Order: sequence, then C-alpha cells, then structure tokens
Amino acid sequence: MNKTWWKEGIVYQIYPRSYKDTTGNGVGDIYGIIEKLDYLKSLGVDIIWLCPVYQSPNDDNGYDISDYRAISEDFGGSDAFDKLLKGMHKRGLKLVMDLVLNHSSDEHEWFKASRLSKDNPYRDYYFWKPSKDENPPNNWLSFFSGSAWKKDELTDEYFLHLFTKKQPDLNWENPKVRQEIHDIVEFWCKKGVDGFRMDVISLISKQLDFPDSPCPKDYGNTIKNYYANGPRIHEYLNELNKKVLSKYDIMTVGEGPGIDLNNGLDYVDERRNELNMIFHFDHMFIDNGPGGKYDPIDVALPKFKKVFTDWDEKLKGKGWGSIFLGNHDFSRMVSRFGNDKDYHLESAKLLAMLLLTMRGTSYIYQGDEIGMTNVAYPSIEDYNDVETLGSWNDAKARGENMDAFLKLVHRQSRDNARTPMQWNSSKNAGFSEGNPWLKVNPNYNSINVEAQINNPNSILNFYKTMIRFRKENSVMVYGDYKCLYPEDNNLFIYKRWDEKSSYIILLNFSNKPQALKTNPLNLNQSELLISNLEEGKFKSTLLPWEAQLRKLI
Ligand code: TEU
Repeated sequence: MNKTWWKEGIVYQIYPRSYKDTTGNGVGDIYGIIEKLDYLKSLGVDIIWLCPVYQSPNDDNGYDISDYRAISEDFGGSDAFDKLLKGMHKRGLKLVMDLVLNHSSDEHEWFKASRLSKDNPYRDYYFWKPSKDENPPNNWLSFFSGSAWKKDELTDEYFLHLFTKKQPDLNWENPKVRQEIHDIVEFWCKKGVDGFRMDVISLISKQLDFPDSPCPKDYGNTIKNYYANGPRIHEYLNELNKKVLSKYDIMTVGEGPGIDLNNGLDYVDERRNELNMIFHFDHMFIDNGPGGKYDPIDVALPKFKKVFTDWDEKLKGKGWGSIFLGNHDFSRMVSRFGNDKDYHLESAKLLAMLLLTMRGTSYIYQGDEIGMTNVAYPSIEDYNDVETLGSWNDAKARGENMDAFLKLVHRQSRDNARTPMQWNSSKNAGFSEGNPWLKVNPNYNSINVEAQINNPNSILNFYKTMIRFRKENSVMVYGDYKCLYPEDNNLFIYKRWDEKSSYIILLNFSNKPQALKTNPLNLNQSELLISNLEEGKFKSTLLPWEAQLRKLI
C-alpha cells in the first residue's frame, strides 16, 4: 500500500471544552490547547483532532454548528484558532478539524430561513414533511430520545432531526446544499488545516421514501437498515473528494454508525477515492443489548478480538483502518475494557499496547494517556450530556427503577469521557480556576499528568515508550497481522511482521494468571522489548493484565 503521513502518524483527540481553561469561566478553550502544545509534542503524537470549535449554541457541545466558518468566541474566536494552527505547524503537528455535515444547528441562518415558509429558497436545505394521520411522518426515533421529527408551528410541518431537536438534518439531495458544503470544506483547506474527521458521515444520504422501521427501538438494526449507508452516500463522498479533498494533502476519517464489515471497505477502498479512514463501532457497541447502550450485555474476549481480526482482514491491502478504544462518546477505555480498580496501571498500559501495535492509524483520546477513568456522580443533576439526560427521561417515563438506572449511567454515560483533563493535584485538577462546566473526577489527586510525568513507571511514560516504538518500527504500521488462539477467553496474542522482522504481542485480558497453553512460536528464543510489568524473562504464565511485546529471533 502507499505510504503516507496519516498512516504513520499517531492521532490525539482533544475535547476542547474539557482540556484546559485559561479564562476561568470553567470551559476549556483554544488558548488552553496552545499552552499544552509542548506537552503534546513531548508525548510524541503527530496529529491533533479537535472536536468541534465552531460557533454553536452547544445543545450537543459543538456538534450543532450555527456558523461553519466562525470559531466559537467561548473558545477564543478565530485569532486563537489561527495562533493554534501556527503553533502546531511550527512544532510539526498537524491539525484535523471535526466537521459536522449531516446536520446543522437550528440556529444556523439556513435553518432560520428554511422554517419561515414552505416556499422559502432555503426550505429544501432540510427535510420538511406534513404529518401522517396527525402523527410524525414516520416512526423513526432520534439517537437521543423521542421521535426524530419535530413539528414546527410556523408552517405546521415536521422537520427531520436524527439527533436533538436543535440538530436538523441537512438535505444533501439538494445540489445547493452540497455546493455550500464543498465551499466550507474548501474554506478550511485553504486555511491550512490538515484534515477532517467527518461526523456521522454514514447518515448523509437518506432513503427518500422514509420507510417506517419495523422495530424502531432496536437501534442497531434501525440505524443500519434505515438511517445509514443511504442510496447516494458514495456518490456524495466521491463528489466531495473530486471537487475539493483531492486538491489538498489532507487526511479524512469518516465516523459512522451503521458501518460494518459488509459496507466499510466501500468508504475507504483506495481505488474509490472517497475517504481515507473510517471509524466503525463494532467493538464500541459490542456490549449493547437489544435496547441499546443502556441495556448492556457481557462480552467474551473472542468476540472482541474477532472485530480487530475481521476488520484487518477486510481492509488489508485495499483500505486503511483506524484503531481506537475510546473517544468523547464512550466510557473510559480503562474502565470499560480494563480493570480500573485492582489493575489500573497494568490494564491501562495493556490497552495502550493494543492501541499502538495494531495495523491502522492509532487514535489516542485525551486523558487515556494517564489512565483517566469513569466517574460516578451521585446525582443525575451532575450530568450534562444530552444523550444521558434523554435516556434518563425515557427510563423515568417507562417507570424504571431510577437508582438502578443511575448505576447504568455511571457505566455508560458519555460524560465519563468528558470530565476535565487532570493536569495536577491542585484545585479542579489544574483544569480551571473557575467552576468547571462538568465536575472533575475526584480521583484527580492520584491520576494526573504532573504525578506521572517524572515517574518512569507511569502510564504516561508507557505511552511515550509505545509511541516511540511504533514510530521507529514501521512494521507496527504496515506489517502483517495475525491473531493466534482466537478462541482463548483471556489472552489476546498476535503477531506483526514484515520481510525484515517479526514481533509477538501477548496481552492477558484477565484478573488471573494465564498459562500459555502451548509456547507460541518458541518464545524462549524471543527478546522481550516492552512490558507493562517490571520483569524480564519469558515465563510460560502471564500475570493478570500482563502485556509483553517481544521480538522473534
Ligand atoms: O456521534 C454519533 C454517534 O454515533 C453517537 O451518537 C453514538 O451513537 C452515541 O454517542 C453512543 O453513545 C457523533 C458525535 O461523535 C457525537 O458527539 C454527537 O453527539 C453526534 O455525532 C451528533 O453530532
């Protein structure tokens, strides 16, 4: 495959609202990110993906954009942005913007005009429909709660919003909308940004007959069969690529509910000229039961491993993958896939090893490099996320036991990943002098950057080691991958190799020592390069959450 910077680079995702506040208003800002650029550089990452920083009423923390060319004043406005871009480029860091093109804010000028009258020139920028027998046009549910249609009294018609009522879906069928979008993308390319993460890009083409879902509450299937991968999706992406993206040396990664092994390659096949990478959610929705994320199920390790193996196989030699274990929409990876109680240090490092030894571009989410964990606020009042609050209200309306539901919120809320970054053990974890918009996780006294930076045994320094190793050994990026013992319930063991060298990665995903049933590939003849425990010699048993990276000789 072609070698490029975005395949070799390591991405670090920033949720600006929670990164570093320099004004004391409790909300992180761009100047805060600028303050931390040397920290990011020292971590060794190459590409920074910024969650949305545009002008927004923040109904969904920036994923509702009211002006695609303006930077939010709360975050420091366009001066701050220009300084950030310059500061990053000076340090050899690349900047990836988050683009939310499936929907805008209802406070965007387009929508304000669109709702005024049925014959307004902007009417067709969105999806408007009359009611069906006094009901919404179909039975689709929003991702966040209730119907996906809202009736607007002004014209007595419904508009489509797959997310909140303040996030109306844009009508990509309309060539004028596509032209606006091309212009916006070009605007940011000309500014010199290095790429885009495209929010819910899998949803931009709609099934225009808007068929009812036979089971709208079965979210997974409704999304796959009705909302995502619509009839013109590839035409739109190809057009965007041809008209704008292909003219610049930038990277693109599309985010996509409903993207799976059957359709994923179509988005990233290098011969198709659409996107460079996608985020699929096969491992992230893996514990969702039939009722979605608030109906979680237990997942055995073979199923988790299979996701990585199947995707590697599917994309191999044809398209490029994205490797991530967390982002601003999910619980903290160490709380979710590791053991944040008894093996915090070990399991956070083990997950770092997984993240940085797979084929595909590695994406690190802010705070994971110090092993930040889920939070358990005592009351729903402490939560902010629209999705959490929507699910809470739904559960209440269903008459559920709300004490039990609060426990589910502790486990599943998106706010787990949005608590302020833990810089040190001073007030508010060094995030803000003011009152943080979301309470800091009380464990900041023990889990913070300052405590880890000079400790050679810390999670942070383990990340640095793994990042350096990946960058010095291109086999970790481009080399082949094979999962060994795929059926093993506790061990994730895989090989990475190219024509020059071979490595084996041994990860014990359990709280118990695990004997290696057979000695894979003569490990006594291998050299231990990196381990998350302080030991050296190969044993035939891996300790709880032990992770080893070995070179085969
Ligand atoms: O997320 C899309 C998406 O798939 C999520 O709604 C996901 O289903 C949910 O968070 C799982 O818990 C993107 C953004 O990443 C998210 O922050 C936005 O809220 C959403 O789009 C709407 O723009």
